[in-house]
Amino acid sequence: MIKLFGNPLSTCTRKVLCTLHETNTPFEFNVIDFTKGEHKQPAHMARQPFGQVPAIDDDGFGLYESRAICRYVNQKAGGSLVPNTLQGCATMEQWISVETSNFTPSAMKLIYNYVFFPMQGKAEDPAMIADGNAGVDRALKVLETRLAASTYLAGDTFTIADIGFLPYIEYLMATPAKSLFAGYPAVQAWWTRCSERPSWRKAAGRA
Ligand SMILES: N[C@@H](CCC(=O)N[C@@H](CS)C(=O)NCC(=O)O)C(=O)O
Repeated sequence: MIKLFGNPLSTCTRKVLCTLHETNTPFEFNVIDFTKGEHKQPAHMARQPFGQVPAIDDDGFGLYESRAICRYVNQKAGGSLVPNTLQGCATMEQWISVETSNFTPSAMKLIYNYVFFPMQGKAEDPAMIADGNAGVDRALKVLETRLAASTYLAGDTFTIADIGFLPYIEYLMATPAKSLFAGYPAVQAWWTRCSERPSWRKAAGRA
């Protein structure tokens, strides 16, 4: 059985949890406690040499990097989270790269400020928030054009590309950054479609 080492609040762990639930893959969830610094201890560094989560151990096969784990879990299960055409698959990869390069770094600036800094007793950084707002807005404009013409990012089916955005949007929707989404109706409709899936509700701790 796949052992997942992660944290329920971690965005990258949630991508893997969603993929495991979507593919009905049995797994054992081992929580890595950040408050105890477990992610930087030797046992976990042996699984993930950057001291981050998530990582998996599948019967002795170790893997880290959330997006690689999602692809592995889906392929092992014979799941439907990767399109089976050349162009569908390439389109999915394009949107995974957009998430990684053009969306997540800006989204994380907002999530740190609105979610994690308050937990750590740190003050907001207005310049970081302004950067985050500008970057997320730029990415949402591009997503809006795509999602006005397509049910999901890679086409007609829900894929790993959609999953990649969900953890960040889940957090953003509970912060003042929610207002950034107001001008993007197709993004909002897609978010509702994706975030009501039982797999995501479980991954986000809402079910
Ligand atoms: N590229 C990695 C990023 C993993 C990552 O940033 N994990 C965060 C939690 S979502 C973490 O472990 N942060 C603790 C740290 O970097 O020290 C992946 O996709 O798995």
